[in-house]
Amino acid sequence: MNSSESALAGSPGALRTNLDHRAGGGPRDDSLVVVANRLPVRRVRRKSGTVWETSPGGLVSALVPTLERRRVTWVGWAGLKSRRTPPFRHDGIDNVPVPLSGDDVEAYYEGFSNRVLWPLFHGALRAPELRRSWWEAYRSINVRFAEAAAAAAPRGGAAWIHDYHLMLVPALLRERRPDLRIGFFLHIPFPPEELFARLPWRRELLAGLLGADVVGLQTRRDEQNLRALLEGTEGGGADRRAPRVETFPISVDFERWERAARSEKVRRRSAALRRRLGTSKTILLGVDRLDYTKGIDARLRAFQRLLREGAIAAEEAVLVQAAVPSREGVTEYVEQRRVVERLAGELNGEFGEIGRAVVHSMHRNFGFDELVALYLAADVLLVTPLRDGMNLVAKEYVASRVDERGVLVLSEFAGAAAELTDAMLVNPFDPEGLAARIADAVRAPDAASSARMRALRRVVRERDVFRWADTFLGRLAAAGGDGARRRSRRAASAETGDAAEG
Ligand code: ADQ
Repeated sequence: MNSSESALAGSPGALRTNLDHRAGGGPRDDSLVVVANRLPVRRVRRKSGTVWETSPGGLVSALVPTLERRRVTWVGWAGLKSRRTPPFRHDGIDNVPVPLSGDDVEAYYEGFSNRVLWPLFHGALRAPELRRSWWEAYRSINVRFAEAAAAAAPRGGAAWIHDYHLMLVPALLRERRPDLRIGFFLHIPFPPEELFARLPWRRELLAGLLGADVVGLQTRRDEQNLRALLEGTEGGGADRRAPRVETFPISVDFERWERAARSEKVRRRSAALRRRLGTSKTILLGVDRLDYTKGIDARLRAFQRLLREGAIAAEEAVLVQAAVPSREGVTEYVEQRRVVERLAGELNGEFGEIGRAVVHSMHRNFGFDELVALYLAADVLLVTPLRDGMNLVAKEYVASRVDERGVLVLSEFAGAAAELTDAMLVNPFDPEGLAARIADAVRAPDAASSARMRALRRVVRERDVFRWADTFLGRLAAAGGDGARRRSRRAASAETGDAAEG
């Protein structure tokens, strides 16, 4: 650790204060420990040197109202390989970095998390590579996270563990700290039993989740898949502790998107974008993390089909695809990037003119204002994943459309489709059907799309991300740590009253 780093890492005193009040004893349950693969900050270079900056969007913004009410400690990886970073406070959060070496990242993150769990949980869109050594790494890194969380959590507090990288942490943390209330939220789909069964470590993974008091999922389908497993033999005997399993669809900070969309700056930017792309044109937009689950290639092929068939003329429409590269250490992602680049190149080669592209494909991260301006400029948003836990892009688009215009084309295989039933729903596995629906979206009459958009906005406004966090944390507060809350599976099922059990 060099000196500039420790200075930049903020004051380690911040954490000490937190630990002090733990040592000071007395039950405190207004504190929260968030455990996630990544800390909510990233290291950025500024003229003044390297500093921590809060990562945009995501979980952090969901927890903003919580931050005002309680002390939040966040346990996660800082994104720096092989560097020990002392705990530091930033933007009201006590950050506790979990160190990961290059080998750890390769085996636990790129390997087990992203080449086993990710593809399998997304319907085995790519064959998971079941390597023993990756599993070993996953287990030992989960222990490392659980130990860090156990050391950071005040007595009687609550811990909220996030996502597929950390499925063993609930039980590991419970062993170490039975006084805590423990919640787990899965951001990606939970697969049906026959897929989950492919994992040689399925029992261990399930036992990991069983350490939680509350397990949250994105949709009812995910909830039912998990329940089916818990009720089957893999779930263990009735004497096992039973978490409360429930659906909490994640969302966006509706007002933040809406506010930005109303601002003069964004409106000007959006109008400028439209002018550059051609005011008379229909603008289609895709915004995604560059991932093979997102169906970016399916939508480019559908657009290609429409142009080839003449259903859409090259002069009348333009597709903007903003895909931010991710997980570039994983082969399937490098491959997917090539596929997207090739298709975009083919489309422009076939239908573009000098100074007039039919596809603008960009691989970079757009700033917040830039993104809102794009959403506002887009007549049609194409969200076509083959499988997606929720898909926040769809909800961001809806929140940004203060003008109540624009058509949302949404895959039935995105969790968001369960709530956004007024979107134009599509099946991305059906090339002709997908193309036909995109053509419908391009031709949709204004009045009909406005009515749909109004209905969509009502849903997202009401079910925003604060409601998501509040509901989850409310359930967690009502659940509770220790043995007193160990219920039989039957009692837990009766309480949640799910139809799947009837
Ligand atoms: P992701 O798979 O990353 O999240 P998504 O929900 O769409 O998918 O969130 C992506 C986020 O990245 C959005 O906030 C979007 O604005 C942003 N983004 C994407 N491309 C961008 C670009 N080019 N420039 C700037 N920003 C960009 C996982 C699950 C989802 C689930 C979320 C939250 O896979 O299903 O909805 O977690 O639980």
